[in-house]
Amino acid sequence: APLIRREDYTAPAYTIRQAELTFDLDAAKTIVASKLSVQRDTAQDKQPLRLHGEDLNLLRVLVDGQSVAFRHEDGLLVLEAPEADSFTLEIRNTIAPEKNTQLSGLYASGSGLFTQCEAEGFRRITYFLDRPDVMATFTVTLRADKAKYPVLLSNGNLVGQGELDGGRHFAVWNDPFPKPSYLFALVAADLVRREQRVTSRSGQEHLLQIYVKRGDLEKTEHAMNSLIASIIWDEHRFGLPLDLERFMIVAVDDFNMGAMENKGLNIFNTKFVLASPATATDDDFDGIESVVGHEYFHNWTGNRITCRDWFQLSLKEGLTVFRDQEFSMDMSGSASARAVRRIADVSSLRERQFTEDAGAMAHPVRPDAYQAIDNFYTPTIYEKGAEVVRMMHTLVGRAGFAAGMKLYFQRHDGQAVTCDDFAQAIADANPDSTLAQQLPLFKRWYSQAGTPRLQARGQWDADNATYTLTLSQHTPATPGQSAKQPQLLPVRMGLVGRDGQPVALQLQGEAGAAGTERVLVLTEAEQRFVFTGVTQDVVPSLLRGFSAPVLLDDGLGDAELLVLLAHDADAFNRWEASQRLAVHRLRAAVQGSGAVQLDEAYLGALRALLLDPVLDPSFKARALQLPVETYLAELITPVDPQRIHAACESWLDQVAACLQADWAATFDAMQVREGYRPDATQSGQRALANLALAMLVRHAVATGDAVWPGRAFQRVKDATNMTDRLGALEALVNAHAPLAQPALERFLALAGTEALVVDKWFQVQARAAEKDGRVFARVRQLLQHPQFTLSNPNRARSVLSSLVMFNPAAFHRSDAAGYVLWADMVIALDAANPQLASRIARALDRWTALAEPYRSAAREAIARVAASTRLSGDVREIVTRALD
Ligand code: BAL
Ligand code: ZN
Repeated sequence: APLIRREDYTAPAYTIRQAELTFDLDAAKTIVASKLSVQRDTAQDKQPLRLHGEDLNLLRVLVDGQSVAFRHEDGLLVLEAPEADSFTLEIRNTIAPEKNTQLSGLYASGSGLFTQCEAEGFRRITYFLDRPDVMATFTVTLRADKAKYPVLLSNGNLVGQGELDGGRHFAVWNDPFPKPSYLFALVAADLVRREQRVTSRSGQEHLLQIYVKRGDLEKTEHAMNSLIASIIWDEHRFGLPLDLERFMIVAVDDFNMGAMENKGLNIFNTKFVLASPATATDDDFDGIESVVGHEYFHNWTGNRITCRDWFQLSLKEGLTVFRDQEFSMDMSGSASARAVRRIADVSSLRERQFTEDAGAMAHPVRPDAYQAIDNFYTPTIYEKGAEVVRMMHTLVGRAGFAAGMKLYFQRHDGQAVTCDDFAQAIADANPDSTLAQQLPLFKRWYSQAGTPRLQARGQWDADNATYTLTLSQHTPATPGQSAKQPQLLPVRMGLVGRDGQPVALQLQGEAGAAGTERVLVLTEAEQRFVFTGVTQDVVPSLLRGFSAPVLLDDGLGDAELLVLLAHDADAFNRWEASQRLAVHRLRAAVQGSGAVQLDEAYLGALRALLLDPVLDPSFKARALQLPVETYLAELITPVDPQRIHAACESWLDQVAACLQADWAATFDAMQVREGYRPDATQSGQRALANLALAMLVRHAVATGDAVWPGRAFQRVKDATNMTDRLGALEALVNAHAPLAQPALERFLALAGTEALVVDKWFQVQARAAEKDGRVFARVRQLLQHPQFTLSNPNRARSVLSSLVMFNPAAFHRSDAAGYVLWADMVIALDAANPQLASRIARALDRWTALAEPYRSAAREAIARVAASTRLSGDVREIVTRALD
């Protein structure tokens, strides 16, 4: 596939104002008739009309009712420019939804028909100007067999429906908002719905509907509540009301992504809609709230204002992730619960985005080139993009950011715009801000790839009572970008006395009252900040709340980190101290004897944390867990996944053994006695109870004790909610307890036909802590299991992504069997579903960082995939970049 470059962007030569589409729906053969009002851009030279189309069977093309000559060229349908500057184009084509295994365009899932058009799926439905800067109003007529497809949905408002001959019926939908084709959707299926009418502040009535398969209705309450909360939140926080009479969510079993924000007709992976206490964990409930919010928030940030081209994807995704993160934080209540949310978001950023930024696919938040746009729905575009928006928020403040958003909508509502337009609006609304004054510098966050390294060194001068903090930065080279320039880094910070007390922050030469927290802005390669009136030695607490997405080296040793762990006013940095204390020990083990040696001071600090009467259980659970092994691999190079895993296991063994009595007391104290609620308080208690149980079972298995494994097994059988049941199962499976197998059998029996619960059953096993190759062997068996299939993305991911993305010790084997399996699976999946295959293919992005023998074996596996002649453009791009 050719490389598409951002700098080659040109405005469309033609635009489509209105689209009237008629579908005669049938899984084997659907007829699509489209009638398009097309207008030529008369400011440009006359050019042929080039329409996108893929896997279509063309029957007819008419211009103003007359048949015209056309040709196919590079996957485009080309028509010589008609005489008139505006004309009606009529096209008739057929498609075969049941053969569409890519799940892009119109496809069959179960007995229904569904669409996914972002980014370039619409061209797999009919010929069109399938680019986001072409926006049309759509009127859509759906005709289908009534018994098979009783529900017929598309975007906008239902303006007509009725019966047809032969047991068929029809529905007509009109969407008054001009939209790009990627936001088009249709659904034809046998579904039931939950609905609710709500009145917004302005007095307008709205109909909210959630459509699911029969039997799933009682699992939609949480999604509906989340939708209503999202509507209220966006109006309250950003003054953005629901602009639709009808807002629909449809759940589908087979879906490549999490969900899709089609105007008025969101289509969701069932995973992000369906939840009951018996089938979904607390994390699942949170995930639903956040994804329902995310897709809803897109209605303004994405749909009302969309992207000019796909290089601007982060314009809508980074901003909307920022918005959904803020929503989840606002919904979680206490300051401590907010901090735990931030910890979760940052952990995910480090695990997924930092690794991406260090690997073969590193790209800027606004990429310069791509081959397959589907490969750029990445943690960089989403999560790092959200951090860029968050830094703007930090620089202009909450009110300033709200003013910037207001200006953004005043300027650009109804348009397709760029990341520059967004940053300009935020800056222009805050002319006195550092952001406005340093906008070109700030925008390097959009153009430079790679995670900046921030180094900090402090020096206390007792005689002058000053503390000098020297901050410096550099960003390592990434593919295609060797020389990096300094970036603008907002560093939220405080100074903590050795006694744990916060210290007033007065910068030299600065007048006015001093607080105990402030934001320093680093704009150069190196800068010094001198604080006055510092009469004691202090510990710097930098990057509070993770105020910039960088890797920090502050040179702090154990003694200082223990001060921060015990006293930092910033909960995020307390957690960070816990992680770094662990990393110090793991690194020493990996580079030394292999096993950690945990000292009394450290164990005492962990015990104090566990037993602290004030700290939230959810915070404790986070602070007492190790960073995931994929993130550790970024910190301990060259990467030896087996040694990292062994070090983690020995840390767990010792913490389980040394704190055994405390874990037991904690487990009992954390039992929730009231009815199930997926709120921050209860889920924090369950998280800490599950961590305690995992420690207790681990230690019991090591010592041959049967009590705790027995209790865990009992809990798998009797738990009244999925969080407890799954936590107990994980405790047994990860400890390789003899009761793990009967527990797995019981769990699967209880799962019945609940696909999302069966996914968990696969996932627990494929993500289990590796021991003597047993987990890898189990994964091989799971691939042969009668309930396993590659054709359902959730099921495929529950085994394959679990292994290759989330279980480094099971995947990276000295005998290379993991890589052989990876290559086989990428090739097999690619033939049916390139988007899914390409995600799995990303697992070896970081192969050059691996130690031998992994490195050579990984390269060989990538080369084998690359040598395959029938690869999709998606996978081809990934493996080519990996080998470059
Ligand atoms: N736009 C693709 C799915 C999402 O980010 O919401
Ligand atoms: Zn999104």
